[in-house]
Amino acid sequence: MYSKEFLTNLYRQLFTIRIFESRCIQLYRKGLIRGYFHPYLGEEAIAVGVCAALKKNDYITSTHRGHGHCIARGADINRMVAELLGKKTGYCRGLGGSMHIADHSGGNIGANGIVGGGIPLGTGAALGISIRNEDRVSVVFTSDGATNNGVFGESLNLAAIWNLPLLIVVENNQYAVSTPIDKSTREPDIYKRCIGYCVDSSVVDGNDVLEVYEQAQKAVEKCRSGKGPILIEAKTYRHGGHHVNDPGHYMPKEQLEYYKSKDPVVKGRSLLLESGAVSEKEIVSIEETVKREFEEAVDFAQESPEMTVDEFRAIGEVY
Ligand SMILES: Cc1ncc(C[n+]2csc(CCOP(=O)(O)OP(=O)(O)O)c2C)c(N)n1
Ligand SMILES: [Mg+2]
Repeated sequence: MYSKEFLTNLYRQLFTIRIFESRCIQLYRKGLIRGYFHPYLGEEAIAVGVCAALKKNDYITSTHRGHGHCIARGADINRMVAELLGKKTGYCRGLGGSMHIADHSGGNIGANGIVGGGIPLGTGAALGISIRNEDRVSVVFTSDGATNNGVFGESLNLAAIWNLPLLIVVENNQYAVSTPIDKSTREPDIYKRCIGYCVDSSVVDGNDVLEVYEQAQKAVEKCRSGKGPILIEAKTYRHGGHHVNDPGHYMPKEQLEYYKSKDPVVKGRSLLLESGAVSEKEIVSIEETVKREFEEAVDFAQESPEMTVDEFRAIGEVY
């Protein structure tokens, strides 16, 4: 049985990511957010379930669809919104934007605009842990399309021969931009590739936060006891196009409707209610708080300055 606090925290995070993404899409449409923005809508339970299994000093690397990972790893919402709005108070002083948020204080080595780019970085972090003999794990969040990059196999192989404390979480949302997975690989079950590397792997319903948590918990324990690396494939689906400006017309309507009916945030809410630990009224109060905190973050970001040209030049001189 899970504690009230644990279940409430899971739901608060699921709902925070949902509000963050849907409200940021509105801000994007108003022209307040520029550049690319890949929403994590529909995939929330993966980041939340996995990060719930981690300790404060564990590492994660994230992807181009990375807001959910940052939030689940405890990032400050004010600084995240400020980053998206290009403000000096953001995680990268407003210079990185959506795809480059890193939060070293929370063990988040960083999101990555390079598909697959986080895989060798997280593997390197796991090598560092191993060399220093630390009690830590490194978690790489990655995606189905990224696993067709050579670096996926190279990293998995090195992690295997060196028994690294590495957990690779493949968020298989079944598309790479508009290419469905059956057009990019013969084997749509990505976890099966691990057989060739003698790496333990499993597959999980990415819509069920508790299922994800339980699998991640086991995997992380194995990594801590020297039985890494491990790979978990989470089956999931985007609740829309690849990025904010992609209407996703190529996604079959019935498929989208099917996955929306398995909405991970709605599911998380039901799990919390069914546990009997929290009343409907308490859940509504959590939701109201999350929404209010998001609006306060927008105010904080809007009131924050952008970097001046001189400050920007000064950074250039340092490097
Ligand atoms: C190395 C590299 N190649 C191509 C791109 C362009 N690109 C951005 S996202 C994307 C698709 C990624 O699909 P997937 O790995 O399944 O992640 P998802 O967007 O589905 O989360 C591509 C090809 C890139 N950013 N980096
Ligand atoms: Mg994908």
